[in-house]
Amino acid sequence: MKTPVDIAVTGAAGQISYSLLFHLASGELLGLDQPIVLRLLEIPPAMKQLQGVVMELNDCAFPLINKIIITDDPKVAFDNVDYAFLVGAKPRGPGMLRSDLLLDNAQIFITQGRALNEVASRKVKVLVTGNPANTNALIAINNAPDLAPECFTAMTMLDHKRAISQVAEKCGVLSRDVKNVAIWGNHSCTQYPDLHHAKVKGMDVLSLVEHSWFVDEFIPTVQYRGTEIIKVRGQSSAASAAHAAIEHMRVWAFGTDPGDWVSMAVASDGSYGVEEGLVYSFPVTVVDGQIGIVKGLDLNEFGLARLRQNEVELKEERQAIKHLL
Ligand code: NAX
Repeated sequence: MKTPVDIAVTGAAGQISYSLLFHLASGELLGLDQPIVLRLLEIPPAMKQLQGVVMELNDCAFPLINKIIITDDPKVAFDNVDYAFLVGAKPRGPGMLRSDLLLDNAQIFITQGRALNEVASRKVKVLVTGNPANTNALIAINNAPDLAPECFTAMTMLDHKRAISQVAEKCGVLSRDVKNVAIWGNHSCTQYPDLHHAKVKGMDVLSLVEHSWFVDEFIPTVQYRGTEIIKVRGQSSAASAAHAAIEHMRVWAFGTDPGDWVSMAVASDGSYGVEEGLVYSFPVTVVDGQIGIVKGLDLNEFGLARLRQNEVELKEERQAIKHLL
């Protein structure tokens, strides 16, 4: 058996983690020959619920689990971890302003960024899922000066998968036939789901669908899918978010398929005119664990306007927490 790999999950008693942990424990991320240590972080009021989740994990007798550690101390949770799923965040309560949400979550990601900086593996792969994901990742980067910004990403993989699924349904093909969709910008309703480079069995998607479908149906469906799930299911996306989180990390660890890309929010290197340092979703490829923004894609005026709109929104989010950076 290989040496165990340490994986941290925050918000471990929450609903996304209730799916994520069982997928991780069954070897879906790193394979059936890779033992793992799960390091689960929660806040004290959720500790009892977390104990219940651990009882269930134990009841599965997963052969790949070497140890499960539960804690409310980020330094214990992140000790020497290679992978960190930052799922835990404070939800927006009734009457709460977006600016209050940003501030409350900023405190969480300041603390966790500092703890990662102190104790995580220097090659840690961090995925921020907790919202507002892009800005939370920016805060973590700013509080982890000894870790490369490349260690941090935020999740737009669920949006990416939603886009693939919408195209597959519209074109009457399988999801695996759809390639090169892209999510640009913020993981918010402002995001730009883009089909200008997308292909179905080698054909341009935009030559197969009406332009009005792309603009009036596809884009808002992907942008507001999370809201729609809440309306229909009564709770926010959980299993699909957990699946997307595993997929994001799996691609980061093992690479993108030849000829295809995925969407990840990463610190901008200035590509497409997006201010350097902003955590922004781009189409990316991954080779040998290195994430690279796909360069040189043509963007028309429609697309560029949406990219700028996302940049403005992310700068506003950054402005709201700037005094904490
Ligand atoms: P839940 O409210 O079910 O779970 C969140 C958990 O985080 C709770 O158990 C809470 O006690 C814990 N928590 C709060 N503060 C913490 C801290 N400082 N340290 C450790 N744990 C802490 O939410 P869930 O449905 O699991 O969603 C988690 C986050 O994912 C939310 O912010 C949600 O908005 C976000 N999402 C992001 C998505 C994305 O694509 N980026 C999609 C799904 C989801 O909406």
